[in-house]
Amino acid sequence: MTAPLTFSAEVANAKANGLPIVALESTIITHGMPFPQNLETARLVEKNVRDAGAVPATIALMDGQIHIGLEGDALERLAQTKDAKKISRADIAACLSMGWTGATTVAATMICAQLAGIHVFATGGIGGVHRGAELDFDISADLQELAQTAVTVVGAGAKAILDLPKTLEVLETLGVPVIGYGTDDLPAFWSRSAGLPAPLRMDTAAEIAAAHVMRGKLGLSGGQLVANPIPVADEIPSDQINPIIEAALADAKGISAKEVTPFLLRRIFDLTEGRSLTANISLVLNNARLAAAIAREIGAN
Ligand code: PSU
Repeated sequence: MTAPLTFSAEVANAKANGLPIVALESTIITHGMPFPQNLETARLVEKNVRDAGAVPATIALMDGQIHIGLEGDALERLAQTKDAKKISRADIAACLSMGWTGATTVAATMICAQLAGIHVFATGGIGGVHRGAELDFDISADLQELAQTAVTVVGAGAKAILDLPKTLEVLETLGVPVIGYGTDDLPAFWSRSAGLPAPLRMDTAAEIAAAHVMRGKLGLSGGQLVANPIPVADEIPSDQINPIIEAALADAKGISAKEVTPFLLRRIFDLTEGRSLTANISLVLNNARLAAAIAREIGAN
């Protein structure tokens, strides 16, 4: 029994020749950014991975297949699909068996990357423990996935809309290494610091790659979360973004489950008059470059 994987020619060639590959998710395209910036960003992310010496593999579910690398106009079609489903571990099999078009979250992209033999994945920011989770239990499936699937995920920390101290606690309980890249502070997506210490610190892609390889030697399940701070020029300092997040959260009353994160990202875009999107694009590109460097180092090990 084999998984229904369809590789783009570029990714198939990379696999055949042992070239470094970086997995990229698609929920950020369908649910994280408006059109046409979503499409422009997806293309730029792929370009940044290539320029940094690795091969991009954007992952999405279409026609009953897990697409590893989107060819031709597939990326453009996905970016304009209004009703793509947001797919996590719980929905991935149903989406494929029903033939729906599905955008993969961090959790689902990790599953697909592992099936495809890809070790490194770049995103914007992972999901986590939502504020008020002690009442509504809203905790992203991304955290459990990091605990069980051996992919190194590069993000700009967890999104600041979340309860970051609780997110860190859950990651620690689940045994997920959280590595600040070149920083002692946990980055908070739009800002470089959440005001919390990063549990681990590494300063080079080679160190992160060596830790990934060591986890494999130890037979540890689960991945690593690399928290890469947004470039200084594009950050929105926490004293500016926090009141906006509070306002967006107040507007989100009545929104639940999978809708929460996309709603908050859209609301924060409106309240910052687009500045949050500029920051989001910048941090994703930054993560793509670091992921490519890590993938190259893993290949060299
Ligand atoms: N990074 C971004 N924008 C996004 C996401 C990541 O810059 O929209 C997506 C990822 O797919 C992640 C999801 O898995 O947000 C988290 O959703 P939730 O909180 O519902 O688990």
